[in-house]
Amino acid sequence: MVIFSGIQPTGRKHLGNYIGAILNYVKGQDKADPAIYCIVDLHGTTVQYDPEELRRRTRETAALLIAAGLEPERCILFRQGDVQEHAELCWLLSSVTSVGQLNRMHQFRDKAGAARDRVSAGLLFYPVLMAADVLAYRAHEVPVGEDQREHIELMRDVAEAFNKRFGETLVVPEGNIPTVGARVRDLKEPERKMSTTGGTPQGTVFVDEEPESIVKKFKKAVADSGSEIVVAEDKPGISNMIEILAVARGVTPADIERDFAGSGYGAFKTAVGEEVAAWLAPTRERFLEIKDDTSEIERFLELGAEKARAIAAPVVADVREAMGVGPVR
Ligand code: AQP
Repeated sequence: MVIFSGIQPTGRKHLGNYIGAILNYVKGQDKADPAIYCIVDLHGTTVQYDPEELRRRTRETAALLIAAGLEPERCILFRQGDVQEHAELCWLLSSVTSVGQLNRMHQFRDKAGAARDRVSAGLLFYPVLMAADVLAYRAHEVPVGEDQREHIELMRDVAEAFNKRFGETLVVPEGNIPTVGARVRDLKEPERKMSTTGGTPQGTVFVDEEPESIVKKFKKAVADSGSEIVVAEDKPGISNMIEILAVARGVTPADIERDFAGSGYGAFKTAVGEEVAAWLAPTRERFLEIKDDTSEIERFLELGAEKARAIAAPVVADVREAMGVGPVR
């Protein structure tokens, strides 16, 4: 089975990225052949950005993934822009994607807002490039958080439309969305997801954040009305913290409810903060150790790009051939 997933290099990675996606990347190394992960710098150019910062953040995102447990012998980790097949396949797949489909994507609508006519065309094309990322490897499974469900549906539609029009060429992938922690919420505004661009500073916990600061943020988290520590529709803040602690402890939310039955909100929030800080500490420490080792990180990424190209190039050649692009092979 082939696993593929991509992660943006824009901004510091947060607890939502870690629980919703990165933990599953690490686990994927044990079950996939191969597990392929990509830092999507081309996606990072679809919004306003600084070129030097994009380059630095790309390396830092790689360092964070390595610190979290990705190993060069057990996975393929590379930078999207290093493998040109992604951009080419994106263009080829645009022929089986309609403007209407792209205009309906919630992420595009949220990010473009009222400026829809002024945002980059790249933002509209974001899901087509994401489809190309995955389909170029004939991946079967895509580990992502809940917010990517719609993009997974679109890439499935694109693969199906391509196969129908040009003959069986692409694998139709499945999303792998975690049952607990698929949508980690902002600690201050738990009706929203924790987010790089849309979150509150005090409600967003970063993977490389100092432990004392993490504890402080959990202590100040919004805790809903009432006093019971249970998962409930009308308790988005407490439910969120129950899920986070369940993932950190490797137990179920019901176990957490049982363990904290009768505790007050204050004690619960402090316990979650302290446990999450301790849980993230080894990744943070390793990240700080390796993040400035540019040559080592670049070596890891170069090796990954070489392996990725070897898989993607023949797939894109098949797509070109099926579409009548270029000479007959
Ligand atoms: N709050 C979340 N809970 C669970 N999973 C999440 N993911 C993102 N937010 C949550 C998952 O993380 C992976 C990487 O996401 P990305 O490449 O989109 O990176 P990002 O831009 O840093 O993530 P954000 O926060 O989602 O950015 P905004 O909100 O600014 O667009 C994906 O698998 C995603 O599902």
